Amino acid sequence: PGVKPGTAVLDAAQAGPADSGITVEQFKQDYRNKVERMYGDGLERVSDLDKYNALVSLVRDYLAEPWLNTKEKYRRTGAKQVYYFSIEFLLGRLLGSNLYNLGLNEVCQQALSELGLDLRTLRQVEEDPGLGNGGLGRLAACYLDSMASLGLPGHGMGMRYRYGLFEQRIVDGYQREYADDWLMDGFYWDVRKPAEAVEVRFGGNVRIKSNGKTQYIHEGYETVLAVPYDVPVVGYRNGMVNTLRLWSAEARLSEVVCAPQGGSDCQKAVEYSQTVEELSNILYPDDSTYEGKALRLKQQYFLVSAGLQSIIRNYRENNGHLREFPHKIAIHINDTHPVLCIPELLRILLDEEQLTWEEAWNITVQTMSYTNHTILPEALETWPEDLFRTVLPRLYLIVRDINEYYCRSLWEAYPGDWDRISRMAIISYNRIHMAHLAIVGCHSVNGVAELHTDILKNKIMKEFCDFSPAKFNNKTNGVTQRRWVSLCNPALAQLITDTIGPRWVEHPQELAQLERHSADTAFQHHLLKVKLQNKVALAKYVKEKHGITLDVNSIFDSQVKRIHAYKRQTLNVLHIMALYNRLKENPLLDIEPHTFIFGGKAAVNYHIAKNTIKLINSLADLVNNDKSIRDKIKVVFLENYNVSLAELIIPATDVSEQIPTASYEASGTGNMKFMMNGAVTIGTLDGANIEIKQAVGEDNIIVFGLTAEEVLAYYRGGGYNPWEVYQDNERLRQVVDQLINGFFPAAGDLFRGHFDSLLHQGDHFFVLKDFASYEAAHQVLDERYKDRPVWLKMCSANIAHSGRFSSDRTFAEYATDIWHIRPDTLPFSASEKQIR
Ligand code: OX2
Repeated sequence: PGVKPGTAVLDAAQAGPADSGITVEQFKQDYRNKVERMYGDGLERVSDLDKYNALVSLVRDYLAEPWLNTKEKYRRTGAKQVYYFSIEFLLGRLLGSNLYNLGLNEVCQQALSELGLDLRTLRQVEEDPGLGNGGLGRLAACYLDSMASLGLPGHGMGMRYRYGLFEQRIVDGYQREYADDWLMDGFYWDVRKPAEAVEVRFGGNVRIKSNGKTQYIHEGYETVLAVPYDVPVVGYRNGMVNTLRLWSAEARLSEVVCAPQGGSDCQKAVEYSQTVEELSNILYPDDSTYEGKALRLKQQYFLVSAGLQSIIRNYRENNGHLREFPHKIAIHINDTHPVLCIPELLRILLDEEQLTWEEAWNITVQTMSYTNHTILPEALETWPEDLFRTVLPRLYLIVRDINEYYCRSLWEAYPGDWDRISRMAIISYNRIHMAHLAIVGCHSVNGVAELHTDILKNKIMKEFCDFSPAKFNNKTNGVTQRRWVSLCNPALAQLITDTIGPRWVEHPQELAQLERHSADTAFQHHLLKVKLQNKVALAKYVKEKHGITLDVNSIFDSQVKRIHAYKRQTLNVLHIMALYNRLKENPLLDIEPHTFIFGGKAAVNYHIAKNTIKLINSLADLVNNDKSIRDKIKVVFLENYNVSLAELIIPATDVSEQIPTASYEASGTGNMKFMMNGAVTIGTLDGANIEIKQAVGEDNIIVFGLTAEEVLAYYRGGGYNPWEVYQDNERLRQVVDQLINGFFPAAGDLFRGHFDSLLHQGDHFFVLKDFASYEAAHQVLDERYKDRPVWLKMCSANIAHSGRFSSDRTFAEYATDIWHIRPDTLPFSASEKQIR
């Protein structure tokens, strides 16, 4: 608590194509009025929080008209709508991005400054919305930005969690978790829509009535009220405002009978409301393991059922029969969490619309598409059949029917091959396999990077791919350059615009034009200045928050992401330990000064990951306080890594650590953000790193380590022998021993778990195996850095070739290949690209 990551403010010269039409004078007037009307007090007397809230409220006023116009246009043109269902949307702060996309940033900055206020300070008041964990949720947020900015009629469907993932504090080197009460001061961006609330039903039983036609009557269920909160999603200077609809669980207490005796029974009603609201209270705090808890299943159904009901209600108001549904609506399922969309849409079509199974099934499959984000076995969702039947009795019957039809078709294709059929079935050994349901019920299944999709097609989902190859396709992830360059690194954005003009903000592939300037001394000089300025800003934050002084002339080397064994923060640590040992042996060792930056949360119950945080902090204590190495290296662990902190770290970073065990990181998206900001990647050939290498060329990235093929081959052969590697490499042996030999004076046996997993448990993630090549890669990196013009050319090449990793590119691909929305059918023509 206390110091929050700051925010950068854009320069006026970054004005893009369309103008908001609002003058500084008008803005000032509107803002004063807003403060007075909201607080009955003058601007001079209200708090920063009040000022921030009033500013949000004013921006919302400004975007009301385009929001309304966008909805009107969708209605009028009947454009096909995409709904992106995701259990997480990691939005980050919205004030800056909304002002920027509305084209109001400069006006607002100027107006506030004339009123004696600072936009940067007010932007810092905003809490990061606690609606996601990591990569999967942040990707969904990038896609919202791209959908609106590309003029695609695409909306988000998500959960409005009362509490986010915990707030991380570091106490004595350990992670401590505190409630992330992000809604405490209210969230002024969303609009509660109680009139559009729907009911979601849980439990009870299904009575089958048969008089000519079979009817399924769901009885004895419990009802939860789903109330939508709509968040505007502003497109970049194109007059478009899409909607992110977040659902909150509420109890309608007025419907709960308090007994005539009153008293304790009304108390019960309140208790009941608390159990209902529990549904949207918590965000499950891990994105890489699966928690088979009933509450999670309920949450998933809650999101899906509420979302689909509202889509269908809206559809009916504007369209005819549901037979046309797939021509007007596309539903995208972000990983398996919203897969219940499939049986839920079937339920509505069968039970409420009375369509035949065949009709309902065809509509469902044509409407749904699914993205897989991980092959980690521990993340693949399966539900016990009994639990599923109890919580969702009607959906259970539907899933059973889907399974039966599907297994029949498998039988026709593979008669007698029971083993294969049971491996591919949706229900087997009393469990429901959500990924299988997704593959069967969707017309498209995609992975998130080429290697990941290959692994899906040839390994994890091979049998499904053999059965229906046409479904499988790749969509390599992307991130929005608007948040991840323009907003978080305005100085770089300015330099790019000065060099190649402003079109790159909307056409990121034009960044390639920078290539021509990459060896240019003036350009390089500016690039260096920008990086230094960003390092100074980060160093200031680190000093205020952690009391550590950073050398802004050192290499800033960052690994910021969730703490996970497969992401191998431990490999990074062992390398730093080895470097430290070398410096201790030879204090005159000629190395570039380094600042190693870490950040990331460990899941609450993931003990070894939590110990990794302690390990990093122990190393930081040792290294930062050892005068003998003369500040050649520093190590910092930045507390509570989140979107806002990323916006501060990424622009200041020289070296981007992307070092997972090959085959494990489906794509990665941090790698893309760092690249766009001119950091050079040191990485394994995994996920999107491979495509980054293709884009920048092998001279502009440093790769090391086993390939995915090699890793998988070792697994097939039963692993490898870490002892051999340990025996053969003295420097490695030293650092591994130091985990347990008192090198960390206060640690005792704390890191024995790490030691054992490396040496005695087969080193599942090949940390020791990749160590030597990682160390060599770092040496290459140092060499390159020493020759500054060469280094800056590498940085420029990374920026120049990052256009391919824009979520604009990814989303255009989803739109054409999966949702079949042709750009020429989009409701906004180029001439309409202005706010008013
Ligand atoms: C993550 C993946 O681990 C990461 O590699 C990928 O870049 C990101 O999703 C976006 O596609 N939860 N988080 C992920 O997968 C799951 C499941």
